[in-house]
Amino acid sequence: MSQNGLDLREPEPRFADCNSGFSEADYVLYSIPFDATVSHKGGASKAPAFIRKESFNFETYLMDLDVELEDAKMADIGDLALKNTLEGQTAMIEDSKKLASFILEQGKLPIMMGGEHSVSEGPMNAFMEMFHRKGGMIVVLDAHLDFRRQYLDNPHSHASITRRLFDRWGSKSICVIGARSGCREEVQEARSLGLSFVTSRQVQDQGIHEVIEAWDSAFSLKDRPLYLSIDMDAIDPSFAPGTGTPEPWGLSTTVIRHILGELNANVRSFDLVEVSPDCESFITPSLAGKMIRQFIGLKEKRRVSPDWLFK
Ligand SMILES: [Mn+2]
Repeated sequence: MSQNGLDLREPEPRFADCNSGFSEADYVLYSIPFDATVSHKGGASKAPAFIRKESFNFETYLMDLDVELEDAKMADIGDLALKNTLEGQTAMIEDSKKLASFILEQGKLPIMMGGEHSVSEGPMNAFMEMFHRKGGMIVVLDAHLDFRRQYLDNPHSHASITRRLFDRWGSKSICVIGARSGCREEVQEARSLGLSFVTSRQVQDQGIHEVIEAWDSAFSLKDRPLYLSIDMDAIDPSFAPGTGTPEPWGLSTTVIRHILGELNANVRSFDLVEVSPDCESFITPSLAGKMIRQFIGLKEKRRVSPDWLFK
C-alpha cells in the first residue's frame, strides 16, 4: 500500500473495527515500528502488531460511553516502511512527518502507535506546523522529562524528544504530565528554561482534576488544539509492565482515563509509544531495585540536610 508517495506495510490483522478505507475515515491509525535509539530494553518495534492483535479482545460497543465503534469511521493504514537502525532514523523522522501532515491536511485525526518515543518527532512537528499559529500545544504523558540535549550522541534519541520540540517551538508549546525521572542536569535545565511539567507525585497529592484546572487557567489548555502523546511508562508499571524503561510510582489507569476525557475535545493528533511486549516479566525485580535505591536516597537526604522534613 502507498499513501502520498510513502510505503506502508499492510497490517495483519488491522486494528479492530477499522472497517473504513482512508478516504472516508475520520480516524487514521498507523504505526512506526522503530526502536533503534532504545537505551535499556528494546522491543517497542514489535508493539504495533501486539496492540492490533489485542484490540480484538474488546466488545465493539463501549458500555461506559454508549458508543458503537463499528459505526465510527476508522482506517488502519499499517506500518510505515522504515529501516529500524540508527542510520534509518533520519528517513523515518522525515517520512513520518510527511505522513502525519498528509493525514492532518485531509482533515482526519492521526493515531500513531510506536515504536519508542523518538518516533513522535515527525508527527509532532507535522502537528505544530499546522497548528502553531492557532495556539497548538503538545501534551506529553511520560515518566521521563526526555529533556536531554542529546543522549548517546544522538539529539533525536527517545531521551531527547521533549527537548527537540521545546527548542523548536518554545516553552509555551509543550508540557509533561507524570514526570518522575531525569538526570540532574536535565532537571535543572528544564527548570531554568521553563519547561512546564507536573510530577506523578503532584498528580497523586493534588488530584488530576485540580492539576488540569490549574493548567487550564495557566495556558488555556482547553481552548487550544492539542497533540496528546502517551508514553506507556507514564503509567505505573504495576498497570503497564510491558515498557522498556519502567519507573515505579506512576500514574494510575484511572488518571489516564480522566486525562483522555478532559482533553478529548481538543486533541487533533494522538500517539501511544513505548509499549514493549518483551518486558512484561521484569517489573518485580525493577521495583525491588527502585525501593532499595529510594531507601538509601532517603538516608542520604537526611545526612546532607538533617532538618529536611520527611515528605
Ligand atoms: Mn518515558
